[in-house]
Amino acid sequence: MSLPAEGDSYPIQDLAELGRRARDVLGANDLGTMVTAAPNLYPHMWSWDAAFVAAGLSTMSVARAIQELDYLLAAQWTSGMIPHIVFSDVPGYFPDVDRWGTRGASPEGLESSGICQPPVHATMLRRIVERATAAGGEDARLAEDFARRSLPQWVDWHAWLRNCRGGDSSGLLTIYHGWESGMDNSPRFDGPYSRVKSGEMEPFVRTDTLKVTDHSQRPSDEEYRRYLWLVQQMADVGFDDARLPGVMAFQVKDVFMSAIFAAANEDLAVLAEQFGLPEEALRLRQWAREFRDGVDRSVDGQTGLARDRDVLTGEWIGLPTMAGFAPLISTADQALLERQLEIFEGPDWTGDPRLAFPLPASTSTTYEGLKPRQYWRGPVWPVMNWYLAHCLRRRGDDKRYRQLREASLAQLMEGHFAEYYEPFTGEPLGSMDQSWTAAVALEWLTDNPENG
Ligand code: 9WN
Repeated sequence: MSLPAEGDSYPIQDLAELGRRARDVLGANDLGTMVTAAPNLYPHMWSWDAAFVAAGLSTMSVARAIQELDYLLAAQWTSGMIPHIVFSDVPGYFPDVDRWGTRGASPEGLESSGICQPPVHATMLRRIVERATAAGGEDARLAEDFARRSLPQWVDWHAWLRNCRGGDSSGLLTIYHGWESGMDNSPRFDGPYSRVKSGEMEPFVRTDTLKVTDHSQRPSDEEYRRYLWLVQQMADVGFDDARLPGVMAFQVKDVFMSAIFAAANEDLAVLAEQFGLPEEALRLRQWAREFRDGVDRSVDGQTGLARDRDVLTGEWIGLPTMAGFAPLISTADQALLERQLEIFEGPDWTGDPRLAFPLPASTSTTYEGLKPRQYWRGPVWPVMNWYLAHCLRRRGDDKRYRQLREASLAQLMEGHFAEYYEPFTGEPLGSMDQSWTAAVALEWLTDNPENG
């Protein structure tokens, strides 16, 4: 296995050291106001990263975890949207707030991007509340107060998603940029992106390829041109939700994000019931059903995988990517669940004997378009392993949770807390010391089902 030249490239000896090092990573990435997503490549707060990071922080300090979520919520737009980036004042990331054209869009003097990311927040908040309640005392009081106080803002966020991105009774949320999926350059989006023809644009210089110097690990320049073109299209209409459907060259029903939303609605409903908002809880459960059904309906009977849909052509997108397992997150259909698990554990996924660890890659390892080193086109993402395992455990599937935990911890012992890993060699790729990787390491470590 070849390790990157920079950084502390030595393997971790035991679980106690893994925990120490994970805490060090979060500590080193902590600017005081926010834990940046990664030290060099991503010097700002990302929306879904912040939710996982907050859960990781809560294993050390519930107060610090709450502060993280509070900071994210402070940047919420008046529409209810939670932006995908809240900018720190550390320079060096492109596109910055000026390129986004979003100055002043967030309240309280915060600066943000103009799109969203998958809504894992309520799921992670529920987890933090459960952890803090179990600990009792001051932790419980802090987490419960925060949940009670912040509930209306999370409900607004879900209402924005439901109404502005999923109000068409499809039970699927629309995204207007691959960045909104969090799986930026997944092959899922190749078809829709191939139809994005960029026009006149300010020239730009990428910063990501200055930091990840092996460019084969990042999206291509052509992909970036399209990413920037979509930003410009949104900026041209002032990020007006009502105008986006009329102008955007990229419009996709994102099945994975929809499943995350279905699950998060359930989690938020539980919190709403617990903290005195029974009517909101009913509404949230209704949305959970709507999106759970939308995800189930997207499943291709032949492949057994869930599909995205290109809104502009009406075509289903049925590629073998991790998004195909959206029902593992949200379905209530037992037969579908069993079929998905069979595929998940079969030779195209975690049962591929060539894998370094039996963990799901971002695209099937037998897919002809697999790029095992390139970002969302093949590598294994630790944060996704934890999230899927968490969803399975919520169903009572402790056995699979344990298996994924064991494989994930074995993978992380190489010591870099990488953003993603090569599936066959276990080589750490992308950013090192990635915050959400450290956060899920702490989650795995503090939650050992062997200990009851
Ligand atoms: C664009 C921060 C983010 C993650 C995304 C991941 C990557 C950004 C980038 O990094 O995206 O949003 O610049 O490549 O794809 O999931 O939230 O870790």
